[in-house]
Amino acid sequence: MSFDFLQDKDRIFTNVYGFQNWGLKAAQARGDWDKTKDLIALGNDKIIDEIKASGLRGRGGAGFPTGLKWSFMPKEAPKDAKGNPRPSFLVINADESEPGSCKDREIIRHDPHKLIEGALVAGFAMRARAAYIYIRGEYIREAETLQAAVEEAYAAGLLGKNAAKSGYDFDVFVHRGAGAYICGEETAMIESLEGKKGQPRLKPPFPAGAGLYGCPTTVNNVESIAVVPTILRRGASWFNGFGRENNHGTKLFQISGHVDKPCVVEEAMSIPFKDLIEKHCGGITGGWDNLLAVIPGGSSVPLIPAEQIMDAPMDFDGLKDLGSGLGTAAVIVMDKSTDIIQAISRISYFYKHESCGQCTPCREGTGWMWRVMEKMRTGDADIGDIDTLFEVTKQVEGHTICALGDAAAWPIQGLIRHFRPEMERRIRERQGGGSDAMMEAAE
Ligand code: L3W
Ligand code: SF4
Repeated sequence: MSFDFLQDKDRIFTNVYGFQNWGLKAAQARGDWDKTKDLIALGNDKIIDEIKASGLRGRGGAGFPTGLKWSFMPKEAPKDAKGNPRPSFLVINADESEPGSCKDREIIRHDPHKLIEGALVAGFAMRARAAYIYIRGEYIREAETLQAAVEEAYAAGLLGKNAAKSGYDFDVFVHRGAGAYICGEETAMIESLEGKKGQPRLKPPFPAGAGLYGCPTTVNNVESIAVVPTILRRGASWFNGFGRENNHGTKLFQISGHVDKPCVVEEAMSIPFKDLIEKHCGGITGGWDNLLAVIPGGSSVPLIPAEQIMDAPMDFDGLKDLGSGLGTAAVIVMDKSTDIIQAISRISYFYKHESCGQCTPCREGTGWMWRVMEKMRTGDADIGDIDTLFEVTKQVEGHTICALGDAAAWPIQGLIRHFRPEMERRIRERQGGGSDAMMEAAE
């Protein structure tokens, strides 16, 4: 498969490394806020149609088509009990907490005006009265930058009454989270914004029907919103021209772990894994023969062993075909020095710690899975426990209110699927039976 790398002229996030100033003047010099009024003049339906035609899929992990999600918002404001129209809202998910994910942080640090302009245009398209940007509590400096950028936009008449001289009134509020991963789940985020404990709601109803304060709401990831003005300026077909069918556009990949140069980079969707690493990360530490496995989309998706991922297109469908997913495109690379059982056990601990405790399979299952994973790590489990562990992951998966249960189950399933011999070897060794090689030698 031959692949055309993204050219600099086609990058949306031209200041992702912060070589230039994030402020309004510098952002405008890079093309942000350029005739925003004309984008809004396209009209609600045309904007939504363009986003649909661009093929943009949600960048927060689930990959739901963005234009389709926007089209669920009501065209006529629903009425409250007294017959008054109820507002609609846009909520922007900046609660970036997925282990491995750090792209939204870079957007907010260095390109906050792309997000704020995107909020106005997307909010207008959905007839939203305001956007709430929910930023993770640990992003202290980023929240300060974002707040300062919002204030700059208000001072320049780009937000508030008659925002950007469009005739549309639109407000943006920055809301800081308090350190709970689960508030990144859209309905938990809405609960948290309402001042309640951040616990997911049952869906349906989806937020577009009943979201923030019971009003129609769309929750979108930072990257999904920040790319909107550029898509509208350059046209749906430009964005759609990158990647392959059903997997279009450019994407911020965040590569960490055992590569020579970890980085956040914007590339065309569907770039083969090996090309992504060779071009942007200087290769695998110790060379390609030293690669053990990769978690391609943040800790929630199953790992893929080295031999399977090399030529894989880094997109929603390519990684799904390998039993994993693109998630947030947080690519965690592990070389052969990694204790893969320990790595997955650590991830299990994370989900146990972050479970909101609301539903039994997740509350009990995450703790149970982590304790058994620890026995796997030390070799103190029995061989039969591997099947039991797999069975428990199947009992958790799909049986919980939100996707955290699945996210806790999938990494373990991936480990068992691909590294069962290693798990068995460790148990045998611990129990004095020696490794397979020793057993064979003894025979
Ligand atoms: C109206 C319908 N709306 C679906 C909407 C829904 C949501 C979106 C996707 O989980 C995943 C999770 C993490 N009518 C609708 C509808 N919608 N059907 O579409 O929904 P869903 O349920 O597929 O996904 P989700 O609950 O949003 C997100 C995974 O992403 N993830 C990690 C993410 C981490 C971050 C972060 O750190 N910021 O985002 C990585 O894989 O496990 O599976 O809006 O309302 N019929
Ligand atoms: Fe809470 Fe876990 Fe249930 Fe999600 S799956 S609602 S995190 S207990």
